Amino acid sequence: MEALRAVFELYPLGARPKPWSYGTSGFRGPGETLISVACRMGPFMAIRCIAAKGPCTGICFTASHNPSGDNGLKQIDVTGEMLPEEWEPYAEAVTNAATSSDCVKSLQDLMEKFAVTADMLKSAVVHLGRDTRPTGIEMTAACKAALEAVGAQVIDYGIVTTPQLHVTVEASADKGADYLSTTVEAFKILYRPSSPQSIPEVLVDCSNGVGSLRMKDFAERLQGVLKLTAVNTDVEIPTILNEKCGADFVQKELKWPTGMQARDSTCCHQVSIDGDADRVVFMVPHSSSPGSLALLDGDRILVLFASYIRSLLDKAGLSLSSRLVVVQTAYANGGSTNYLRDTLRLPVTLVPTGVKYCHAAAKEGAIGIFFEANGHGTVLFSSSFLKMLREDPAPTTAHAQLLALSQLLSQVCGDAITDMLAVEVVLAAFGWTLETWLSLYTDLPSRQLKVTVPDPQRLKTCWDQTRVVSPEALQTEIDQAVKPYAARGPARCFVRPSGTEPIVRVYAEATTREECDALAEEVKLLVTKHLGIK
Ligand code: G16
Repeated sequence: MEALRAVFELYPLGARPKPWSYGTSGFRGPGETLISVACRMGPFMAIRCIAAKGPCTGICFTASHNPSGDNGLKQIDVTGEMLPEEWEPYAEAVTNAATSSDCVKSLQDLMEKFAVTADMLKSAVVHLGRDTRPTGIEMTAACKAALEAVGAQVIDYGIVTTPQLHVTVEASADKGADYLSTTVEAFKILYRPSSPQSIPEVLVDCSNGVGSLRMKDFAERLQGVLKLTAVNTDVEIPTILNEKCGADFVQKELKWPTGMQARDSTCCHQVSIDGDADRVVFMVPHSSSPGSLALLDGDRILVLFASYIRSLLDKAGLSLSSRLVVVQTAYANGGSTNYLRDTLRLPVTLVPTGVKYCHAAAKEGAIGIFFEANGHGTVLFSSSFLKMLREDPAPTTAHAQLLALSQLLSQVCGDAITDMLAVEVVLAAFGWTLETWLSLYTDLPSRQLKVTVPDPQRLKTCWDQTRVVSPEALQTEIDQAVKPYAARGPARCFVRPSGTEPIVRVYAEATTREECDALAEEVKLLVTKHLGIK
């Protein structure tokens, strides 16, 4: 462990405003402050690999939707899924250890707790990957140095999308198949356009991020099947990553990303993915507001996938409704939740923000569908359900389609590119335009705001994040603020600290856009009244 201590000395814990906290999907902050975190998490993931008896674990260095100066770590467990929640406090302890010696001690404590010896670490394998942010290079180097110091094996994939790295870890554990071939083959089985003329060009805003590289691979492999055209692909200029483009920008601002504008949606589908290609939203020209867009977000993708899966189950003669689990967070638009409940007759499980919560809840079903409104999501198929499909003595085409869908859609995390392809599959199968899809239900007007306060984490919420627990008086005042709006129709508002940015998020729904704006602004003032102004 002396070699490891020496490496930690090279990458000392830098200045940080407060102790590192694991957050919604892993450590995130200004890139240069995360070099020591990357270094420390290397051996940490080697220990996790041995403790969980896996062939490998992984770390993707990415800050996804955050500005280009930020970076982060998405830690991948032996199954290809996210690091289990019970390991998050261990990660925080290692990351926040004051000195190199304290950090070694913290790792040794963890090894003792899980009966991992220094010798065993030599058989650990950790997969590394990064997005296009320049600080990812130094983070990778620091992480590798620490892994080599404990004798673990490192496989560095260089620049990859987050979903791709998740799948490489999963593949080592399970599938043994390669990401591109598996997904492309599954798409080819599923995609059945009614005629060559009905095939749209799919124009994808890649956020100037890593997704643009993978999009080129998919475009090549799908030549003659589906025309994919990537825009916002400039990965050489780091500062323009997520800048006025990408899924987060489009969803929050409801504006066309740079390089896109209203186009005839019968021949061109416009899509936006985020900086590490794990979220996707579709856009269509607004019917009554020329030049602006209507959003087909994660809620609508969820509804589309739920409708498709229901139709496949019916065709396959399988009645599963009680084991079809649908998961949303508090950001889900009330219009989508009502449609799922009242039209599709599917009850919704509500979980806190974060793929880790959505994924865990979706795993409870034979089929679990989860999507956050921001476009993060996938459909999970349980192994017993897949086995039943494979072994059914009277298989139908729908059986084969369900199996192919489980190959196309990531079983370990949301994947913007394969989700996008699955949307094209469903639209073609139903013969729907983007407008038909949009017309399934009406969104309740909503507004999301960011509030910068000195310490966002002082704000504590209940488990599903719909109500403030502390400061208590803030919730009382939010309730008062919502009352007059609720008297005029459906209205709600909630606030929560972001786990990826140093801000509090405010979400409001009301009967008109103007009322949403007014309610969100009122509550924003209440947040600063109770938490202070930065
Ligand atoms: C991450 C998480 C998502 C979450 C989003 C925003 O996305 O994976 O589950 O919805 O952050 O979280 P918060 O509201 O706590 O900032 P990404 O795309 O940034 O990795």
